Amino acid sequence: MRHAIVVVTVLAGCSHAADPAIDAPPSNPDAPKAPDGPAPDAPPPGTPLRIIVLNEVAPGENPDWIEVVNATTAPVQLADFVFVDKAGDLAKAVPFPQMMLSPGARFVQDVDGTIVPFKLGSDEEVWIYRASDGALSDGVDWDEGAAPTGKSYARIPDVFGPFQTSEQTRGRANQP
Ligand SMILES: [Ca+2]
Ligand SMILES: [Ca+2]
Repeated sequence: MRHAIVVVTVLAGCSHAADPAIDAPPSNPDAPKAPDGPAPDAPPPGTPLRIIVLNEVAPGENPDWIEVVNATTAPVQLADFVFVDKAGDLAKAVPFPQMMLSPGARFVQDVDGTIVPFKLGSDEEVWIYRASDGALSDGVDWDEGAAPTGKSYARIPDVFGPFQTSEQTRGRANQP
């Protein structure tokens, strides 16, 4: 008898233990970000959607600009996505223009400090979120010296490669 009771108790315990995982909500995009310091390049929490991908950033220009790519195999409405220069700051985020972006197509957004109420600094970050739910799509945090004036910081190869200091290729394929 004693063995049977132990088994029942263990099974009940397992059942309850599984519940929190099943009911766990998706990762919270509003979760506080670790302060800048020891790990300035740490991305915000959560796995990026990588629908609209940040492909190149050119700070220190007149105007600054960013290049994004539709990384999916279907057309994407660009206005369904927003971008901001501070991780998680959706209140300050700016929507991209109304425009269907074809699979693999690029779009260059000027970041001029007027229509877009911020510019890009030499040690900055850009994050792209889906407007409907605040889910992170892609982004990058760069350090001082990574994107000097006249150069850019770009994924090489396009879309899938890591960011590196490179020549500017506004609206064109990235190159070292
Ligand atoms: Ca930075
Ligand atoms: Ca480019």
